Amino acid sequence: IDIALPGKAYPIGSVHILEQTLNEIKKIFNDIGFSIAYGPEVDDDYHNFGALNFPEHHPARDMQDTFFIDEDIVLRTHTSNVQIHLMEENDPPLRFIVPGRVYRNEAISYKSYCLFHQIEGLYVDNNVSFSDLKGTLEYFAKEFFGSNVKTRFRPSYFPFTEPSAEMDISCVFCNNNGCNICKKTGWLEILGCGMVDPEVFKSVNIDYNDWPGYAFGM
Ligand code: 2NM
Repeated sequence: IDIALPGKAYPIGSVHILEQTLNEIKKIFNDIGFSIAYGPEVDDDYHNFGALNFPEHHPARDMQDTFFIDEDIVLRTHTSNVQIHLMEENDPPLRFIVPGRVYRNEAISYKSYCLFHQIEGLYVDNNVSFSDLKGTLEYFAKEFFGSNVKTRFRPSYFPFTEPSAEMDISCVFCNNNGCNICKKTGWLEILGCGMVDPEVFKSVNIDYNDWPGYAFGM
């Protein structure tokens, strides 16, 4: 033993768990051709709501209690505002995921906060169908949670997609048997998704007959 040698350096700290998770998800989608895009956390009402087919006084607008900077400027309530910017600035085909912080005025508890992290995806190309959406999201679920995970889709509603669905995975804590975390259902909801509503494409001058698209958010 040479006691004069310097000791082994042990790095202090590690990558934050949210950043680790983000990196893992980014890699899964990047490997199947999704680019990664970012955009503003403070945006106008049009990019957060209007262009996404939320009418002026639609109840969905107070479903998400929004932080207003002034009458026309909000803290984004989802990263969909970025998809609008992307579709305004680029012609299809488009294949992006958009990670980022979003803000909603929630009652703060151990499981909800006024800031949370979201990842949304958008794929616009010729002949994109709901089966492409299902295939991609099932692939993602198996890569991220393990190949034994089961998935199911339930019909749902979002102003910006039609049809819309929510995807559940078999509960990773009890293997689909029912426990306190999945409220005895055996399933965990992980995301919402659907085919981009023609009204959204109208806002950004994309002809959905030539360029259909799917989107998802988690
Ligand atoms: C979700 C669920 C379903 C979504 C839609 C769009 C856009 F801009 F393309 F219309 N971006 N993200 C979307 C669709 C988000 O989150 C639960």
